[in-house]
Amino acid sequence: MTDMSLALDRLGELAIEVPSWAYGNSGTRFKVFSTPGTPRTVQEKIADAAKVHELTGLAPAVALHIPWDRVENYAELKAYAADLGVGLGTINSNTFQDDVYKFGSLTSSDPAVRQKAIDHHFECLDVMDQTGSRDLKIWLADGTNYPGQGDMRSRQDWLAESLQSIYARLGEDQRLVLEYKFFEPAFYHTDVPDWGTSFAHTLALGEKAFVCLDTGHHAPGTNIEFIVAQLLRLGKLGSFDFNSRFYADDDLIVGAADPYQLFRIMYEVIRGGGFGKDSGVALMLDQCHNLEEKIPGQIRSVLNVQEMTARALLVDREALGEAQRAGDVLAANGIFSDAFYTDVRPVLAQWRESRGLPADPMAAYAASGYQKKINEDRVGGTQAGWGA
Ligand code: PSV
Ligand code: MN
Repeated sequence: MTDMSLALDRLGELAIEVPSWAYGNSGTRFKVFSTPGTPRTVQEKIADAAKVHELTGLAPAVALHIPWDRVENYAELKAYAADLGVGLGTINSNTFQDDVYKFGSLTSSDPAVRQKAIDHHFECLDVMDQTGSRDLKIWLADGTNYPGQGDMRSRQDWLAESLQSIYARLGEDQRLVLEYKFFEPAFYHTDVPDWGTSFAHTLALGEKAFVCLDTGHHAPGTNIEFIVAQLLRLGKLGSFDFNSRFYADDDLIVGAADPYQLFRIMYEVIRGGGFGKDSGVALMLDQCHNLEEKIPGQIRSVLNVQEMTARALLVDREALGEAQRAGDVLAANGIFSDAFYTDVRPVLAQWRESRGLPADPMAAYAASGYQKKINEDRVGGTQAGWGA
């Protein structure tokens, strides 16, 4: 196995972007439960995210969602976040909660609706100019429910045109990442259902357009790490939305449902040059905490990514390559699994302490009194949520 200290050296490069919406209330179409202490404003969401970073050292940026996080002055918001020790990250657009988008947004057959959706992305780019964010993330709810309902082919052409208008407005250092999802809310066809469709569009757009891979957006049994390897090979993997799924787009805590899958994904990220500050791959969470407490839910999430990254860094790639070339199936699989089965938790606790962080961030949060304080302070107003 790779020497533990070498693996830990690289672990310092791990940075995970947390989503502002993880701190608000969320739920299913059956019920959204509210919880005490839930933020009422984007500032309170950022304060909670900053707590996660303070205790883990892993989450230096917060992704925002427009219009959920709309404010008058984004430069001020950036300064507020900086004071708390975090930056503002990816800007997520939203063309799925307006009546006008009922039959599509960037893919609508109505040019006026397409233009409205394009204009919304221009607003997001204006926000990015002020926050200094690099990435504009586009996820579309567009699709149809019945065969014959829409002209799938024309919708692809309209999508390409709409994306082109948005892409043309990107600043020098800005990027567009296009997320795919195989179903929901549309059930018959989705306009960006898979990595291939996202790849085709981002390839046509140019070198500032990339694919966003949400780990929850695949059919059961999909080999996600293969997609990671392929997109890195093609230079088109821009970002991850990490979460876990059992059935659909469950948005559960990353690494909770299948830690081995997260390990395999992180292995391919490292193997393919997608790990580290300058890799161009943003590691984001896209999660909702419907039942559990949100801040510890986020702490657990970033720790899960850290743990599986540490294990993936332990894979002895040289020995693995030799076994692969020798056709030694069991040896190769053994080398791979040895790293996965290594319990890195005690070493990570020491590693955190050596960097002035709490050995056990979950326990440190529980002991911090922060939850009690926000439960008491955040009374009145309207709790944030995405309003399912
Ligand atoms: C909906 O599936 C979704 O979870 C997408 O993954 C987006 O990234 C996210 O919402 C926020 O818009
Ligand atoms: Mn997502």
